[in-house]
Amino acid sequence: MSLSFPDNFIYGAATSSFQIEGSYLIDGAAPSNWYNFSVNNLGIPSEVLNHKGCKHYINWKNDVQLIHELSLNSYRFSVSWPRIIPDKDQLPNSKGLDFYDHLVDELHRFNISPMLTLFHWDLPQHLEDQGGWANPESIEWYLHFVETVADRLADRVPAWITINEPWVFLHLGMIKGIHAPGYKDLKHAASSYKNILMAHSEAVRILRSYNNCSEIGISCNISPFTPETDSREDVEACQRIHDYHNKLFLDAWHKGDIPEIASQVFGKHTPKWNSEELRILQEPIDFIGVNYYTFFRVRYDPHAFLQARSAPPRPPLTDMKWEVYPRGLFKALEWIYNRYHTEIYITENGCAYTYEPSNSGEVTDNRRIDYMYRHLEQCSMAISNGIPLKGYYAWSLLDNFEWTFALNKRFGLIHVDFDTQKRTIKNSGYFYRDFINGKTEKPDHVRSDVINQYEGVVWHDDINFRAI
Ligand code: GCO
Repeated sequence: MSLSFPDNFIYGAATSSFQIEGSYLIDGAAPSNWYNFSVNNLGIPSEVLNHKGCKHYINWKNDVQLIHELSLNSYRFSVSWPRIIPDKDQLPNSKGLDFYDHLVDELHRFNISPMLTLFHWDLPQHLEDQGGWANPESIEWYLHFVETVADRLADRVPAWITINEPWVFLHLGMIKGIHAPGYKDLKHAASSYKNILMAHSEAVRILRSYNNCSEIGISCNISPFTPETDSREDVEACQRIHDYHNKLFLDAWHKGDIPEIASQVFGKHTPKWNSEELRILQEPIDFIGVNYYTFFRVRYDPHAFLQARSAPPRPPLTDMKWEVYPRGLFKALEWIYNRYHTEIYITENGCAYTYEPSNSGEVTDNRRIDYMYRHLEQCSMAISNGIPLKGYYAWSLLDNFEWTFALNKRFGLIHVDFDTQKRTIKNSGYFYRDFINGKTEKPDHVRSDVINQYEGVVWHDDINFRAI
């Protein structure tokens, strides 16, 4: 059986500035918090950051050509804030703006519609030094950046994402300390939580004033969670994690009300809000971008944050040790739509598997094809169930810099030799191209039964989600 999608369905791939660009300090750009964190906390040499990896800042034309070869009708990328506004004087850097200007024009030349993410985690370091998102002035800093980018690009970019995965950079960056800026500071995180919420809503209002910004949304990582056992402790632990992970931001924006879980997390640091702020929060958006990779089983642990932790994942696993569970994508879409009633894009979905090119230059990444097909299948089911899913962006276009894992996890549809920058379209890239062009039947090696042929394990049937 083949899958069917609406004619105007968007097929894209996604990247982000710090993960692909390289050359972070040239043409007037300043270091970002991720640049400094990578060098100082992760011990990644600046030489690797600037001159290995994808070097998209240099190779961008070739990369657009590859997007075209894959038949994608859209491309999601992010703009590097420290390239655009590098200094304390807050003046725009014209070379930084030119880079994205040329990129957008080149995309249009191939009829590829740009989807632009304004903030995908790379904050200018000089702003981080002034307290970053915890400083109430961060809202103004961000809006100035938003306006600067929109002034230059709004006439040619129809789809805008204000912020990518606020929960991730808040939780991993400011509570767990394992992402930039590397704090374990609830007070800092609590102030940031409020400022990020406000910054998004104010940015939506500003973007609305540009006629061509027809679609404005937010990207959030959404995971279904399920308790590991039926015990009351596990079920309640699961509910807390679900509320924290999935609702912390979206409920606040949707309802103009701060969810109860915020005070459990931030305790005495929980920010205060006045009625005007709560009203501003509810600025309507056009879509929610769902970033979906995996799901989690949760168990009670009295010593853990929120007295909950994730139970060990079960195979099949990707190289990230993330459990492959395509049905979870459907569950996430269904939950988002039932709760927030917006249109939806999948703004990221993908898997890390390492496959190197063979002598003949072929990259036979069959497990990625398997992963993609099974997730696209869930998209098709979601659409036939009436969920307004408008498009799918694979993560990622290119193998790239995977945050704390640096260059050691490969998510791309295109293989990148990080020393030479040679690009090779993987078989998954060709599969996706053919799928977009109408070849939507199940590939031969994606078996129709429930046995995963690569790892010999049984696919999970529909897990009974208690919390989502
Ligand atoms: C994120 C980011 C991406 C990651 C991807 C794989 O969602 O964490 O948007 O930058 O690379 O999710 O981890």
